[in-house]
Amino acid sequence: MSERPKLVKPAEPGIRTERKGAVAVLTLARPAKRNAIDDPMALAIERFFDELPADVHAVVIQGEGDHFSAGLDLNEMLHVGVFDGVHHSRLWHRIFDKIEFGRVPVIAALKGAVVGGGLELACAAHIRVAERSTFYALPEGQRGIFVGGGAAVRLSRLVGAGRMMDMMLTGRTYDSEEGLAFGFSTYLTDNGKGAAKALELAQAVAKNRPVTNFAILNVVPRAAEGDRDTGYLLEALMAAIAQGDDEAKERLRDFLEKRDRR
Ligand code: 1HE
Repeated sequence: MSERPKLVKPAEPGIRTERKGAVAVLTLARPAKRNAIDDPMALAIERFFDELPADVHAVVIQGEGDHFSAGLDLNEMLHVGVFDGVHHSRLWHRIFDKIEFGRVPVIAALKGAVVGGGLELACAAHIRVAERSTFYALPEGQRGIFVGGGAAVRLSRLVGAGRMMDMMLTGRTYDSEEGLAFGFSTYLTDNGKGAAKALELAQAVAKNRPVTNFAILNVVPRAAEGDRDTGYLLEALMAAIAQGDDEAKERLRDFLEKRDRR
């Protein structure tokens, strides 16, 4: 039997990866720095998504230690010039777009600090599961900088521009219960249970047809954010593509003939 392809190169900086059936688990693994994301780690995350084997159908992102991520490694901001900052932010946009508009659904298991760039990473996922310890913040406002990993686009759409502006202007944090109420997460678990819940969801999602998951990831946000006519057209095209082949018919028959898979 041929050896299962490796997810990423063995010693990638700041992350660990493992395989659980059709699900790949990416662990942010710099707990001593609260999983702060530096450039090598950001690029390792990008390679992980670039090199996902074809038989991976969902991803879980989680953090090692007590926190999901404290965001950008602030040491990197100390010596950069203005234009470097533009490139740096665009790098994060590129990487996080690969997560949001990739081939597979991504489920983030959140706990502790989900802060700054850590929150931006969480927002690029498609489902967020938060443990009770989770808190959300954008300390950029108080650090004299600005968000650069896509929060102005993603977080403002997720929880509302007004709420995001309040977070940045005043340093307001939201706890996990508020986060559930306001849409930061759609699941809330007890502490220590988030990763298992995220994995359970990922394993369920991985059983959907890849074409349906692709449609959900790529059509829903564009239809929600773009003009209505284009949204309807995209929806119609995607619906026709998804329902057009034999597997769709088989799944419909499974339901109608009471052989439902789930
Ligand atoms: C860090 C970072 C970091 C921790 N960059 N080193 N994000 C922030 O502004 C959040 C900064 N971090 C915190 O507010 C706190 O660390 C936590 C609330 C997340 C956790 O607190 P705690 O008490 O458990 O840990 P700590 O003692 O503050 O930090 C432990 C170590 O991690 C310490 O290093 P050490 O060498 O002294 O042990 C910290 O310096 C280090 N550490 N967070 C670098 N972020 C694309 S633009 C995105 C822009 C942003 O993300 S800005 C928001 C950055």
